[in-house]
Amino acid sequence: MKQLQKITVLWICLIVQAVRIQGCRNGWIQFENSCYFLSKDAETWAEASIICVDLHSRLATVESAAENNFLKAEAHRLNAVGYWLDGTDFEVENVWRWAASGNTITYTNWGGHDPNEATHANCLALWRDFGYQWADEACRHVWNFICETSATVDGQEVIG
Ligand SMILES: [Ca+2]
Ligand SMILES: [Ca+2]
Repeated sequence: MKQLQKITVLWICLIVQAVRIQGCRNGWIQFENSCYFLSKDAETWAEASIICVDLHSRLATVESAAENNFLKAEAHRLNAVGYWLDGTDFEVENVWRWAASGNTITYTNWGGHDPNEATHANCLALWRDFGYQWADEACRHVWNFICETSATVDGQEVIG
C-alpha cells in the first residue's frame, strides 16, 4: 500500500511538472491545452487561414462553451469588428464544418438570426455587433482572426 502511495505521489509530481513546462509562444495566450493568437491585422478568411498555417497553427475551432467564452472575452478586450474562426459551409450550404479537420460543427453560439446569409456568406466569425457571438459572413471581408494550436513542451504536442 505504501509503495502504491509513493507511486501515486510521483505521478502527481510528474503531471504538475508537465503542466508547468507546457506553454505558448510569445504573443500567444493559453486556455486549457491550446494556445491562441488574436491578430492585430485584418485579412480575408482565406488569407487568415494561410497565415495561421504559416504560424504552425490553424484558424481556431470552438468545441465548448468554456472555449467560446474565453475567446469571446479576448475579442471584447481587443475589440476589432470581427474575428475569423475555421468554420465554413462552402461545400454544402448550411452544413457547417471546421475546414482543417472536416469535422461537423457541434457546439454553436450563433448570434441574431444567423446563419442566414446563404451562399454569399460561407465563413464563420465572432462579430462585434453580436457581442462576439457567431456570424456567417462573406469570406472576402477583411477582418481580424484567431489562430489555435496545441500547447507544447519543447515543440512536442502535449498528450491529454
Ligand atoms: Ca479549439
Ligand atoms: Ca452559407
